[in-house]
Amino acid sequence: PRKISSEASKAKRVMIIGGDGYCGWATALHLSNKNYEVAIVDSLVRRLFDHQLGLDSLTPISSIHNRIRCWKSITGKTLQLYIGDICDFEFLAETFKSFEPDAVVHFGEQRSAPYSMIDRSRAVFTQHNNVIGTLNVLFAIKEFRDECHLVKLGTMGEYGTPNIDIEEGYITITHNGRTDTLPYPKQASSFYHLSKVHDSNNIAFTCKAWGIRATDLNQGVVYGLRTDETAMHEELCNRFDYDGVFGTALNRFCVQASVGHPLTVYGKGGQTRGYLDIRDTVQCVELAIANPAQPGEFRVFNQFTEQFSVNELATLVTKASEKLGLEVKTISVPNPRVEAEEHYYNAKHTKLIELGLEPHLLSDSLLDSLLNFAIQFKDRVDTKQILPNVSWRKIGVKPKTVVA
Ligand code: NAD
Ligand code: USQ
Repeated sequence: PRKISSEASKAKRVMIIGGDGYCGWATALHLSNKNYEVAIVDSLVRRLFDHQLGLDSLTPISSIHNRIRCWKSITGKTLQLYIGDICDFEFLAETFKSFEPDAVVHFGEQRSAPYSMIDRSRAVFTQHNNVIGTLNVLFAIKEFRDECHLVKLGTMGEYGTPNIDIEEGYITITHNGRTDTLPYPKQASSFYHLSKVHDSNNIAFTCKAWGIRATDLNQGVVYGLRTDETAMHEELCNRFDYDGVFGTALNRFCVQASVGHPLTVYGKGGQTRGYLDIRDTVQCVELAIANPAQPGEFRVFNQFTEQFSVNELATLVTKASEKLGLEVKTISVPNPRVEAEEHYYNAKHTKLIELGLEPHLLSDSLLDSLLNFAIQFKDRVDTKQILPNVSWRKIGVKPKTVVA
């Protein structure tokens, strides 16, 4: 396997769009630590969603300015910062002209499926923000930096849950005696997940039409808090969402266990997804940058390390909690989503391993440390934010105030 090496990496200047978020902040620090020149581009809209919905990260997080100052004082390394919305092309063009990236890692989207299903205005916001933002990035690359490699965060949810094995981006089909390799069918099941499908189509087209080089990272659900770099100082601490809108399955279960809230399995709990540790998110992005796609190539990697059903996650968290003396129950919450609750799931994920990914598989010690973080910060948990309150079926055109 090709490993990360300084010779393999031609890209030196990396722009991280969404670099103030959960995956983006960890990745920005990781790449800076590996001596890439890093610029963060972020509108800080995620901090605004939290204010608007009355949510907060489990962990206290510093302002982006203090985060960057702290990193500089500890390591001597500079992170450049551009605050603005990538849907504003004038702003994005300036960042490209001033920073001249060799690679752009694009995390900067509205990433919550429940948020996109609150009401019409949030559905439209999500698709506009994500699709137009990505389209602007493609135009900026074409206009100002045509050799630049786009590393785009997609999602495993683009594929849905088909009753056949999921391939990495493409499937070879024989139909009426003729054979072709075609994009793998997409069956997303929220306006958020659909925005990623639309992005993938736009990226694939511009690779063909303009010769853009791109890697679509179809990432599974991310869990965990610490990476080597964010653990260096409390001001570098990452965000950790546990609420019903932005919190994701395993992270939520650990917080629920720490405050004695029953684990919230939606419906039958057979929903199976790919999962990965945030330490592997940063490793995967580094590998993608160090081994760029060719001009005109639209490369797709499935970025996860293990599959679990939500019932399996609940069992793992219950066992780990018992070892810490916590008593944990699981309840079945009526499923607020429209999704298969019992289904076949077998998704390929070999391409990043071939590039040298060394996975951190979900272990007792990781669960133990996540539960201990949750216990450490449990006074910050607002238990009213735990149960889901966004329904896929009840979405309407009326602007909705989400109050727990
Ligand atoms: P996040 O909400 O923590 O971070 C996203 C960041 O992007 C925020 O800081 C936000 O302010 C910024 N942003 C959003 N729209 C922007 C715009 N128009 N202009 C500039 N900045 C903008 O999300 P995350 O969990 O870090 O996810 C990052 C990416 O990874 C997303 O694209 C998401 O779809 C994908 N992903 C996340 C997970 C997960 O489990 N967290 C799993 C698979 C894929
Ligand atoms: N679920 C529960 N109980 C909970 C929370 C979730 O049973 O308390 C179930 C959901 O119904 C779903 C599964 O767990 O079947 C995953 O839900 P999630 O909220 O953890 O993740 P999801 O909505 O799919 O979105 C997250 C990220 C998104 C990313 C996606 C990757 O927010 O940005 O794209 O994971 S994937 O799931 O592979 O599409």
